[in-house]
Amino acid sequence: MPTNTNNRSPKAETVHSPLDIDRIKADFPILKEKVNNHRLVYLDSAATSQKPETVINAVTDYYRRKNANIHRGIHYLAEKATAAYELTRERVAGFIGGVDPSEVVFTRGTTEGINLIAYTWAEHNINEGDEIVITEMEHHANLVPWVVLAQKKKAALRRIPITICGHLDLSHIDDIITSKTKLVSVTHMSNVLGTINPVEEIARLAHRQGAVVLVDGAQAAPHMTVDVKAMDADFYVFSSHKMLGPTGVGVLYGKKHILESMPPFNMGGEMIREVRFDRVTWNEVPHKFEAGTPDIANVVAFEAALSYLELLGMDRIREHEIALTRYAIERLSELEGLEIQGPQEPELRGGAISFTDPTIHPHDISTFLDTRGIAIRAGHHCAQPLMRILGKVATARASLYIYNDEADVDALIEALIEMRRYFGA
Ligand code: C6P
Repeated sequence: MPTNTNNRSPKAETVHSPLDIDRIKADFPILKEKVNNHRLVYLDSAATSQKPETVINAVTDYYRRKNANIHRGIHYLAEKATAAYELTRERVAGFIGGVDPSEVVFTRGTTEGINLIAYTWAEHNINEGDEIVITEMEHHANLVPWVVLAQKKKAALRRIPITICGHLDLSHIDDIITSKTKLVSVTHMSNVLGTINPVEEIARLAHRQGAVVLVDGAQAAPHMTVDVKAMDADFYVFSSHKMLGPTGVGVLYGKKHILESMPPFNMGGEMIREVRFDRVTWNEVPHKFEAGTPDIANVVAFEAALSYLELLGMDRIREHEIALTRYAIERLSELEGLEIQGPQEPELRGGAISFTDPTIHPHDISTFLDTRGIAIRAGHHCAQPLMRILGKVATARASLYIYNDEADVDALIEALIEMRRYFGA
């Protein structure tokens, strides 16, 4: 696939030509694998996505032709590796709405991005009596750091509740986000319910009270156009591995003046300006937050993932997923008693669809589907408080992406019908 050198996605159009899923499938070598003598039907992209040939090749190409440490050497390879690494930063800056590349910090993933903010910004800005606002649908990555920090600082952790339909209930938001609020940290898209949250509105309400806004984009960035400036997020975090890119790479976007005000997270090489035995000064952002040798090869290969997504177009990807989510919800609803979590309207949600069977445990569902070559996730999805609110110990979750089509959904439904016969349900 050719490389798109534009820094920004093409402007959204109202009508797009549909994605050619057969062609897309052909780009993903793993989809040719047989699992338990069946064609692999991969419905676990919310956990991690599969990788197209171009991304796999980009990793090996890096080691074959560019490998050197970055920002250190002044030889040919060092400069080549540095340029490739910094190109990804520029591409990320374009991908999230055309921000300044110095506002893009590479991390190991969403989890590390949130921890970085907790250990630096929050450690210095949240004090006794302050309040941190999250939602009831947070992944543990955007929950555990705040539970621990709130206890340490004697701050209060407040939460925006969810409605029975799986939306955020903003009816009492003025009582939740108040002048005591220092941080509002919300997921853009729930990994369990699929809900897309009104992060622009939440950011506006938070800023009115002087609070800082962190958006967990782990599930949104792979599936829809993200414009961090339009939503006015102070921080936006996501992971490469959920959006066709390699594991071990994440992005922390932060407004420059906030990043500049923060102390560093890890200390060591490259994040310093000058070191003496009694005094150290920090490098400029984003390098202040990238101590040590980063995951260069995988950051470089992440550029190929962004190219692939941008070539398809994030708006077309979203349209494909709305149509496929609609189809999946309709077909799952044919199975009597099957309970689907989250909003039923595909326009208001993503393609991570959690469901439960009245008599068959989610782990048994997943195990049975696996015998038919179908990969889904079962469990609490790292969202135990949400599971308690839903009254479930676990759910089964099928999650859709660009390489899924109606045939994959049909395979899921047929296997679920077969499973019910097998269990005598
Ligand atoms: N959710 C899932 O199966 P990392 O692991 O750091 O790349 O991403 C963490 C994370 C943060 N926020 C949300 C909303 C997420 O969905 C995830 C990862 C995966 O749902 C693995 S637990």
